[in-house]
This record gives sequence, structure tokens and C-alpha cells, in this order.
Amino acid sequence: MPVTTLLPFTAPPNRKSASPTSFRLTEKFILLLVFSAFITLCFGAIFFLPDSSKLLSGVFFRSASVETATRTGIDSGSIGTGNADKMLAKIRKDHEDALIEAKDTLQKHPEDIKKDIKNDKDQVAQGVVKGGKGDGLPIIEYVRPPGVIGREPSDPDTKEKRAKIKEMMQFSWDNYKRYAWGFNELRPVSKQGHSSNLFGGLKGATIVDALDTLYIMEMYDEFEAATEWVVKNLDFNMNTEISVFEVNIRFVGGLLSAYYLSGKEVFRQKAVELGEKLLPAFKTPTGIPWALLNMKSGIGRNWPWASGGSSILAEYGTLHLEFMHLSKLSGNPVFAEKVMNIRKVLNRLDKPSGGLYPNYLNPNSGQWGQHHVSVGGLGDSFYEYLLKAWIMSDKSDEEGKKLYYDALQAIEKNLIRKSSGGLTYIAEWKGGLLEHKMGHLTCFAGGMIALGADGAPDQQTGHHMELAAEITRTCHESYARTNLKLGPEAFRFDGGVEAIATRQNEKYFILRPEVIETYMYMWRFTHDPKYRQWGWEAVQALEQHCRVEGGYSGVRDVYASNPNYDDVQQSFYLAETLKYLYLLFSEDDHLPFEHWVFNTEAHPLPIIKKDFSSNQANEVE
Ligand code: DMJ
Repeated sequence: MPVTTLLPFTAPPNRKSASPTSFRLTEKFILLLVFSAFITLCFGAIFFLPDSSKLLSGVFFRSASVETATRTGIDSGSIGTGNADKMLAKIRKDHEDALIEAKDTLQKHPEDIKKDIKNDKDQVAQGVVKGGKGDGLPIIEYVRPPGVIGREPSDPDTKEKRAKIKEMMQFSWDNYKRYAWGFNELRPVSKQGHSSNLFGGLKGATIVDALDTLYIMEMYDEFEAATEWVVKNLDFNMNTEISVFEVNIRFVGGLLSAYYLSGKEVFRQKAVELGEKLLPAFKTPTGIPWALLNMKSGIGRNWPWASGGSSILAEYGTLHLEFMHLSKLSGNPVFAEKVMNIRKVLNRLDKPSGGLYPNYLNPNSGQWGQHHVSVGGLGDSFYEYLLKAWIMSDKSDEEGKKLYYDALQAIEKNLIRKSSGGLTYIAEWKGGLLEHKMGHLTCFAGGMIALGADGAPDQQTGHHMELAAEITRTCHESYARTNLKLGPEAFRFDGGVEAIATRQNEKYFILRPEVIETYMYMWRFTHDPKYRQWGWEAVQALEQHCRVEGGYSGVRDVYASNPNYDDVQQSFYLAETLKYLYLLFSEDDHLPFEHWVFNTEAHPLPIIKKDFSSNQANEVE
């Protein structure tokens, strides 16, 4: 810093030995003059030259170039050629600008200067202006969308059940906070932190995933603690490999919802910052993103197990909602362009059996991998996002709408079957052969089909609602036919069984939300009390078999007479399972469907209204 560099001039070694009396008065006066001229010069340099410390270290105390070149944005290779003039001109201009700014500042009243400094600090802390990490974000007028805060249910029984679910959230959160604060997830039996490799070195998945649930349950102290953790600790600048899909749905989705619910700038800034970190995943010949990405190097790859180096349908197809909002909140169209390009690639491809989407697609060749089709794992949320893209666009994304209803038609024709016992299920398709198995994950489809029923073409609304109700009943049966009254990971309709898991490795329950999610949608659309009743059965089973001293745990076998714990409290338990349960026992105007769409991790995102003036968060010109 300048202080140390000035020392040799203020007290040069050869003057240490000189006695003050050895100078005559005129010499003293001349020395004083020289000294004060020098001090004035130094003050000038400190106050009027911009970034003088960097300039000093970059230009004077280093060999000419590299740092200066990066600072000015000029390619270092060009220094020493004619571009040196440009560089000098830029430095001169920077200095002139700084001088003008300094003069303006000097003319201000000291109180105004103090206020300016405070304003700048606040804005930087919130990531609104340059200098913060949300560099260059447009200033946005935040308008809270309707239905953020719910009313107490009027019916006392419902009110009590809703309060119980809030208590479950409190218990999950308190234990996470006590034993695993800052870790991705909690191990509720061994009472310690847990981190899966889906998030690489990223931290705090439960905190970010739970933010919006805390908010809608009015747990504001907990929300503030979570916000503080985000401000102080949520860091994306790390050399680590993450799952693009998981980080998008949980972290980007969680941050976006937290922003829309609370209006806190830090969430917008962090969401955009993270979105930018994910962009290198799209650097493939087709623009179909890699599944895995190193956040520092930007190098991507696919899961080693995925057919011939393919990307996965449910992963690259589940970015659309978040990326459209990232473009809206950042003013940068790049996010929307990336996800619209995915559609373009898919539109060019022939679909097997007149409209099915295989789970595997090679991002280099743009060709399908194995012809496996599923509405459960590897496929599921791709279909969900087609429908929700249309709804979230205030029903203006006609392409999304057509893709969804066409896909559903192909699914109905090829995959949906009825068992001899009368249970409707969605099978999996492997190169033309049906596997009569339905995953817990597939159970979200009841809710999805109900959500889309209203817009179904050819007067199919009633038919879609019936289909949704039948699938919901099947999923409920998968719970009812177990000992613990919790659903297995997958259940089969062959070998003489219906809605029962036959393989040991399909008997586990990891606190997944899909069945409860579907109950919530069915309740909202029908108000048939059985959906609340089924939801309450699930609450009782969770309390009886998953609640342990240190939180909630998954179980290894739902057919066993006693639970054998897997010792993980998944972050989606707080983000989805408990949120959907709470909404199931809330009034319909809490996060109403006319204004909100849930991402696949249950993070509510506002519908982007066609009428811009009534939009949720308007950019200020
Ligand atoms: C969640 O992370 C999301 O719902 C995702 O779409 C599927 N799997 C889990 C919950 O089961």
C-alpha cells in the first residue's frame, strides 16, 4: 500500500544520522517546501486517481503488463503493439472520470456524503448495484404476488391438522439446525450432517430447499436465520462437480421462490449468480446440457451409467421454469435462449411410437440413446415442465401446450394400462416392451394430469380428471397395501400382484412427496374429502414410523413390521412433502393456482402475466 511505499521518502535512511541542528534556517525552509509539495502530490494520487493501489502494484511494481491488461479488458498479447495507446487512453479516461466524481463529492455537504456512503453500502450488500456480486442486475420494483400468506382454515379439525403439520416442520428444522446446520442434509438417527454427491461441495441444501416452506408456514424467525446463512455462507465459487438438475431444482428454484415470497434482493442476486454458474453446462454441440458440471472449470460430462454418454430427459427437460425466471430477473435473455434451444433440438427428432420421448439423448450427436420411456425416474418432470411452461407463461406458450398434450396422448396409448383388479397404472416402455411397474416418482402424474385437465383439447377435460383420479387411487393403494402404510419406491402389476413391490431393492421409502403432491392437487380441484383423509393417513404413518429422536428418517422396507431406518432426512421432505401436506390442509387461496406454479421441487414461482402492468416484479426503466 502507498503508506509503505512512501516511507523511504518521508524518512530516508541517510537522514536518520543527520542532526536537525546541522541544517540552516533557509535549508530547513526549502526542505519543508519540498516535503509539503511531496505530501500534496501523494494526497492527490490517493484521492484523485482511481484504483491507485492496483495501478501502483500493477504498473509500477510489476513487469509492465498482465494485471493492467486484465483490468482494462485489453488482451495482454496486444500490449506493446499499437494497442498500448488505447490502453493509455483508457487509463486517462478512467482518471478523468474519477476526478470529476471527486470534484462533485467535494462540493457536497458532509451529511449528504455520509448518506451516499451508507446507501452505496446497503445496495452493494443487497447485490443491487455494481460492486456487489449481482453486478449489473437491473433494478426491479418488487410487487408481492397474491396468496403468499394463508388464512387459518375455518373448520377446527382442518385447523388442528394444519397446525400439526407445522409442528412436523418445526421438528425437522430444529433437528437439522441442531445437528447438521450448514450441511446439505441431516442424519436423524446418528444426529449428524449428511452430504450426497449430487451437490458436490455445495452446502446448505436443506436451508435453501426449506426457505419457502418456512415462509409460507409463517416461521419467520427460522426464515431469518436461514436468510442470514445464505447471505454469509452460500458460496458458489468452488472447484466442485455438481448435478445441474439437482442444483437447479433445489438451489435455483429455492432461491427464486424465496425472492418472490419475501422480496429480499439477496435471493434474486444469488439465484442469478448460480444460474450463470450453470451456463457452461450448455456448451455441447447441440446445446443439450451435460448432467454434471464442474463449477470452477465449467467442464461438463454425463453420468457414466447413462446409455452411450447420453443426457437424461428429466434432467435437461427440467430447467425451463427456473431459467425463464432467471431471464426475467436478470434482464439477460441467455437463460431463456438455452432452454428454448432444448425444445428446438427435440422438435427435430422423430419420436418412437408416434410421440414418445426416450429417456436418453446424446448431446454430441443429437440422437436418442436407448429407447427407454418412463413417466417416473429419468422422464417424469420433463412432461411436468411442458405443461407448467404453458401455465407459467399465462397460457401464451402454445408450443409448450401442444408438446404436453401430444406427449400425454402418446403416454396414454402406449403406457397407461388397467390391472385385472381395476387399478390404472403407468407402465415403463423398453424398446417396445412394457414393464408393468410404476415408481413412487410416477405418482406425481395424478396431480399433473389434473392440473392440465382444464386445458385438454377435444373436450377431454372430464376424461383427464377421471384418469388423474384413477392414478391417485392406485398410488394410495400402493401405500395401503404395506405394513407401514407408506409407499414403496416401485410397485408392480405382474406375477399375480397389484400395486405391491416384489423386489427387495424397491421396498424402501425415502420421505418422497409425489403421492401427497397428487392428493393436494386432487383436493384443490375436487374438494373430495378422501384426499385429505388419505393425506392424514400419510401424516400418521410418518409420525409413527419415520419420526425419530433427531428428525425424520426414510425406511428400508415398508412391508416390514418395524421400521429399519436409512438415517437420512432428505431436503425434499422439508421442501415438498411437508409443504404439500400443509397446503392440502390450507385454504385454496394460499398460493392459488391462478398466480403460482410449483417447480418440480415444490418451489412456487409466479405466473408471468401477459399483461405486463400487473406483473409480479417489474423492471424499472
Ligand atoms: C425431488 O427432488 C423432485 O420432486 C424431483 O422431481 C424428483 N425427486 C425428488 C423427490 O422425490
